Amino acid sequence: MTKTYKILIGGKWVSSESKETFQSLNPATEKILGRFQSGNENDVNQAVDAAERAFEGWSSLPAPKRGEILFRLASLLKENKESLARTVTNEMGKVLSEARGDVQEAIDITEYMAGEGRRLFGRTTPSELRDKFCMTVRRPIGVCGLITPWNFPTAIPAWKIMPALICGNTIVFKPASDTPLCAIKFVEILEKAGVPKGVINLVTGSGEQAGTPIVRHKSIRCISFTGSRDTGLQITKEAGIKKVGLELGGKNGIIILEDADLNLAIDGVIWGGYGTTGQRCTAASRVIVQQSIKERFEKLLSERVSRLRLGNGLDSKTDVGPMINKKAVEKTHSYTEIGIKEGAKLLCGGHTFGKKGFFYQPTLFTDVTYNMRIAQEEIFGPTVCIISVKNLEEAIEVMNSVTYGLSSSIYTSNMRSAFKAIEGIEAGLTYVNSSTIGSEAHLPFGGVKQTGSTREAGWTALEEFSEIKTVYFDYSGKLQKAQIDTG
Ligand code: UN1
Repeated sequence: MTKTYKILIGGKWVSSESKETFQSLNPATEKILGRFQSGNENDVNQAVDAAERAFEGWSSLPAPKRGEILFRLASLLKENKESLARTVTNEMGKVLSEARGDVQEAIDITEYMAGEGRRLFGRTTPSELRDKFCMTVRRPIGVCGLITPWNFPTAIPAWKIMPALICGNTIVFKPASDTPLCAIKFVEILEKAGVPKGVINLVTGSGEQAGTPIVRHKSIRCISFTGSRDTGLQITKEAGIKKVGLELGGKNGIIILEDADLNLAIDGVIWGGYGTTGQRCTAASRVIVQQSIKERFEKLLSERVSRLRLGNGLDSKTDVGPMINKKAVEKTHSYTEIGIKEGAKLLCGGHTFGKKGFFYQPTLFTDVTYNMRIAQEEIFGPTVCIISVKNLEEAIEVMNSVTYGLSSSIYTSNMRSAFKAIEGIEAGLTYVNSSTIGSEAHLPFGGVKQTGSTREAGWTALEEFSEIKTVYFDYSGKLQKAQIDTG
């Protein structure tokens, strides 16, 4: 019998007022994993009320005490790492080693933010006047609405939940409708760790029914969203005056110069282009290779791509798992057709795979020009385009020719070229001699241009989830006027 899961409001697991449910499938087998509540505006309103009620208690708890709960949570996550990872593979499809990485990233950010409980630094600075003290302190924002994608169903919620919690906020969390089970398993562990009732509320459901009311809700003070650019744009229109953090994808490139270690670069392209079946906002979907090595590179890369084994992520022989759903496969295939029509040359893949599950072959195009749609638009699938260029200057130009600016990479043995690339590439992340994926929890993560407006993770996550209050403490005992009394 298929289990029906509930939503969490004010510490109670309840059914949605909609009385409707939806299902989540294993993308490798198409087996139903469970039924989930189709949360709606009424549920969101109740979740926000619960989060508002819990705010006073949580925000006044000393931050190091909040940190203790997060430390407890980190150790529970470690204990449950394997079962959480299996849930990720079953529901999202990524291979088990990567699913373990997804959970590990959640553990890392939890530990990092737990430690922040004893920091949460403000600043002090001299005043321009005598007998006056100036400082900044961090204050919580209030109720935060966190809307997360399916591609990192544990790590990305953790990137948002942990800094939000340590800063003293309360939360309404809406996970992607493709991965509600991962979210429920994760939140159950938060409860076990002792996060008080109402501090985290979980509403499953569609973007339209459950996401939009969160974005519009007047009492929600902060929205943090990772997902598609279209939805991001919609959020900026609907959110009103709130703090909004957006992380909206990429069209990331790897530059390979003729002086690069070619085998190392190919490892990076395979990992960045086909890891997570290309379903990362940091995926390397463009390879910008110097003309002089193009032919050799193409040959070596296509050999490697054609050897990649597709299959269920639980099978240790699998290199590339399924895509998230049928729509994603169709979208990827439509880009294969677009690429062919545009005149690019298909070297590998280009078709669906298997009878069951949402599989698409690792696909490789060459003779791609920078302005083709396959080189400009985010496919979010296992499709890589090779674009050849004359030199580093042209490579950087091509890299910057897209509207996104999340991740980037350069393979070269020349330090000058590496620094020129670091300087010239418009992106939030640049890797040297390493792929476009694999950011670490204690460093800022985010992009420029239409990728978004925020830097998650690391110390910058605290900026997203706290307000800075500036405090002027005048102990002169008289009226002192800034800019006017100069003594
Ligand atoms: C994403 O694809 O949305 O750097 C995030 C990386 C991962 C996170 C990716 N740590 O690829």
